[in-house]
Amino acid sequence: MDSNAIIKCSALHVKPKGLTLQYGTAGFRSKAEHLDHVMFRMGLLAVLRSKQTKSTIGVMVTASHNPEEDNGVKLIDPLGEMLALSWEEHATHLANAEEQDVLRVLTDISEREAVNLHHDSFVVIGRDTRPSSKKLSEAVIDGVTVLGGQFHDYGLLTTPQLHYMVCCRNTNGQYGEATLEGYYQKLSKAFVELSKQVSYNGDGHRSLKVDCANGIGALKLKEMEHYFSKELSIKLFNDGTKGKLNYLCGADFVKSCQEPPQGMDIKSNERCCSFDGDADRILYYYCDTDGHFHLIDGDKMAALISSFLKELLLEIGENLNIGVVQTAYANGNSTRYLEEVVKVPVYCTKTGVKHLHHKAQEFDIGIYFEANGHGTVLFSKPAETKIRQLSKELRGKKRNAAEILENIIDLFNQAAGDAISDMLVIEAVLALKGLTLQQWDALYTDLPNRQLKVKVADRYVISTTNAERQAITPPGLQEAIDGLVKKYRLSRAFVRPSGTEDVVRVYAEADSQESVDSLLHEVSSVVFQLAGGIGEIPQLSF
Ligand code: NG1
Ligand code: ZN
Repeated sequence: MDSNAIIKCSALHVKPKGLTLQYGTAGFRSKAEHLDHVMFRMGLLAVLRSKQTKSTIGVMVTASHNPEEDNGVKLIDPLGEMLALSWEEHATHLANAEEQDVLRVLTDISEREAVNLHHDSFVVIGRDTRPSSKKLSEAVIDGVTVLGGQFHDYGLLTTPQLHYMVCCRNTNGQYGEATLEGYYQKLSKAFVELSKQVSYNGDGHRSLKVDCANGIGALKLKEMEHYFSKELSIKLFNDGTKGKLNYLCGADFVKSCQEPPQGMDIKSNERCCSFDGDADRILYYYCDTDGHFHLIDGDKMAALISSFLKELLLEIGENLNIGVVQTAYANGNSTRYLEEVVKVPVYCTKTGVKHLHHKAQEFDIGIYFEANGHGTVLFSKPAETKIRQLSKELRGKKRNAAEILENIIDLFNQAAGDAISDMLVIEAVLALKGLTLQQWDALYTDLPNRQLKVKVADRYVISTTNAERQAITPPGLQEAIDGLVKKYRLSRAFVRPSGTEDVVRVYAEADSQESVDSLLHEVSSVVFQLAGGIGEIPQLSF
């Protein structure tokens, strides 16, 4: 470690005095102009993590669904998964160290984690389309190089594409080739194979409108679409040529406002979907003949995919252990449907894919989706080997089912939730089952639900337990929520500090939209009073 060089270089990426940030649900997020030092320091940290794990580490510069003026950064661990929890703490320490302490904190981390500083290191970097992302990714590279790390800058990538690259590199190409071409070929080959197994019943060529949130998803879909255009034609909207990133469009807007994105003309019953700003989330929707908007969210993706996978397993006669993982934001009726109709065990974890992903790894087939459209399906190594073996051994319909499963394994991004990959899976499953969006939507009816953001002086005065479904502090808050929830039918409400924005999120569901809105308003007022609300008391503004 060349201490002088680090000190000198760090001074070029100076931390605004007094600024503290926390490695949250998906890394650091803040206004882009506050992040230069964080990027440089995450470059340093990625080198240490790479040396320690003797693997390639990823650094993604993105703030996903946040507004365009924000940015963020997260580290990707060796198998393409999120950074280990203990290293999140190191990340927070390093990001918040005052200038004169940077070297000491860095040395401290490397001693505590027994990092062999003589070991080689390799870091791969990707970024989204935000105007600030290029410069910030250069700060990451400064951090990597000053610690003597080697790197490859992939430039513009979706977040899940970088997860894929990390996974490929650390499995010596077993998972796939660590290039964009490799990613496109792996996914489209599996999709085309699945499409060959569809017996068409007059449905003809399939088409889909995609709202790209004015983000990276548009660029990458344009590069990819010719690989599968015979099987599926996609029409891109909000492709970044006119509008602003995530503004009045994209998966987060569609989910939170429960309305179609702007910039996309939707005719009745047309098949539509939205990506978020870094293309790791996807939601489907359509407008019926009366002009009513119908959202098909991550919970319904989990429902469709779980029942499809269960049918295939039944066909091949394999009793693999399936688990579905959700968060507290999952619609109550989706949980009921999964447990009572699909008959799969359902688990609830804290918000944020790192928690869901971790839990899903416990099963032969772990299906995880957040309601907001973030998710994937993980297959354990033994399950994958078994399925690949059966697709060679079995005959007839059983063999077909095993081959479908094999292609589904290749089509799902095993490293992270991925809008492009999930879109192709959903398209394949709907075509194979001969389902329209309306039929998919009719699997169950969502309980009316809504969320609200409450601004408070310090959102961390709220602490939670039981997978974030109950508040422990401030005193009296949970009791007050319990009292309010009791007033309504089929009702549920909970509050938690956001890990990506400086707000407290309030969620409510109940038997009618009227009840939801009134419960949401009451709970938000209690949060405002007991948790130090600032500004105006939050109002429903839809
Ligand atoms: P926070 O801000 O911690 O609620 C949001 C989403 C998460 C996850 C992360 C990462 C909701 C309620 N929360 O987290 O599900 O996707 O962003 O992007 O949608
Ligand atoms: Zn995202």
